[in-house]
Amino acid sequence: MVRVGEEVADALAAGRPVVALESSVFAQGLPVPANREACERMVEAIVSHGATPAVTAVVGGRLVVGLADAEVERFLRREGIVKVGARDLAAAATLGVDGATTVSASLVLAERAGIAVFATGGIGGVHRGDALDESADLIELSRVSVICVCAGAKAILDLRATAERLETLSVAVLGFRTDWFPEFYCAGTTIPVSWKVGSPDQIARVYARHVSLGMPGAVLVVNPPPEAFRLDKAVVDRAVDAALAQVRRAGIAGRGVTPALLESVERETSGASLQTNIALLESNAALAARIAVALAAAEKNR
Ligand code: PSU
Ligand code: MN
Repeated sequence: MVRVGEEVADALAAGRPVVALESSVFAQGLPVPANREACERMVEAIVSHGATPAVTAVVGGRLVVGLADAEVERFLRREGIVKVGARDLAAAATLGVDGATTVSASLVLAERAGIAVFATGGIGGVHRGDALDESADLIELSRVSVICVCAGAKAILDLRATAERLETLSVAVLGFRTDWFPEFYCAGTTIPVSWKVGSPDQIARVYARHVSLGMPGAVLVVNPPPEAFRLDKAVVDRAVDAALAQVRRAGIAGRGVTPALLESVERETSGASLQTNIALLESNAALAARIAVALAAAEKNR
């Protein structure tokens, strides 16, 4: 059903730590060549912490967890790659397309492959405005029992509404050394997180309890962006407002909205948001690897 890459399969069979990654952030979320830098830095962060990375995607109709290097190259070129959410997986597989998986689709593939830890930049969420545009990431987080490490939800969203939806959907949210839901490019909002955790080991233990209780959803770990790369909130707010206006004027809808907004914010911040995005992707991948290492160690000791 799902093709698991050789290195990933070996690691899983031996009980070694694995971290799953999405591919939509590389094929749709980030421009060339920043997408390559992001991918390489995430992979390096995971490997240097002693875990195996597993990029997920639909490759010519095959559902893959753990892309081969040549396949990653194809996705970094960004040509002819469709954006695939969880609901698109079956159709994309049947119709034989190349598809880059979003958080929702990647969570499903990771879980089916037996991977417990996933890292991304920012999850999708409730969009601003009154179009009732809400990412499928949220509902999938309520159904898939995986640890999802992120810097909160993307700043282009309505973060308060997103946090409320996470509560309604009963998704566990843990702040990594923070009491506040991060604002992606900035440090923190005034939206509180119920639980602050201090170490990867503590996160691994919460997850083990979560699983033993039979809880169906994800444990969402929110990790503020690295301090040196945090942007000024006023600058981000102005850029997001301008981006929202541009996307509305261009009449973009559906799955095109998020990539278009991210691109607009990059332009508005003269690329600063791009550097922050790459830095937080790397930082999230490193934290995810440390959690995967803690989980694997706990498994061995049982
Ligand atoms: N975070 C980023 N860049 C991205 C995304 C998240 O920093 O490109 C992608 C993820 O794949 C996420 C998707 O799942 O955007 C959400 O899209 P939508 O709002 O259409 O569900
Ligand atoms: Mn949408």
